Amino acid sequence: MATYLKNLSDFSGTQVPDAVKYRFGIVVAEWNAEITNALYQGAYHSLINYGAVAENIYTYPVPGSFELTSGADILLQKLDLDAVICLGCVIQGETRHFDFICQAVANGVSNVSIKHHKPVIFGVLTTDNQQQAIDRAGGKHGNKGDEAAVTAIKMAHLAETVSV
Ligand code: RBF
Repeated sequence: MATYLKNLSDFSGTQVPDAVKYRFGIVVAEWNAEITNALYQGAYHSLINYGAVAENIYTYPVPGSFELTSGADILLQKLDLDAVICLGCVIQGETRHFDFICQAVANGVSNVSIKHHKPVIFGVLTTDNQQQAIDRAGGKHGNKGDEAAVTAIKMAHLAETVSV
């Protein structure tokens, strides 16, 4: 199937570990709320579908994608979590803010993960326009929130199972 038509949220061919014993944080940016809420719905329901317990999912909003890093940092400091999912949507505009925000959140998510030795998942759409974002938040390209949730489960499982 051509990549441009592929629904990347189809996990039927992959093995996803049982999420029942893991505790998850979800940080959701309020900018482009229609999109980020759709990402959140996808992520939350995927965690539940793969066995996570609702009481073990801690969701907090942050103003924009730039704040996802500090949001994840705060959650990892204050809650005993196995993974944090960061959800945001940055849409290309006329200014260079797009590049600054995308770069900052990508680096920030990576750094906070290494700092806490915990998986922090980059579930941020960086698109040219609103339609591309809609297509990836429950549209024809699936829901990147689902994919972020599955990544969080797989990484929590990896952290639990790797030993010397
Ligand atoms: N936050 C987003 O999550 N997505 C955006 O598309 C977005 N665009 C922005 C454009 C401008 C010009 C500015 C100043 C901020 C934007 N933000 C966006 C908010 C940003 O992530 C952050 O919340 C603020 O810059 C405050 O630190």
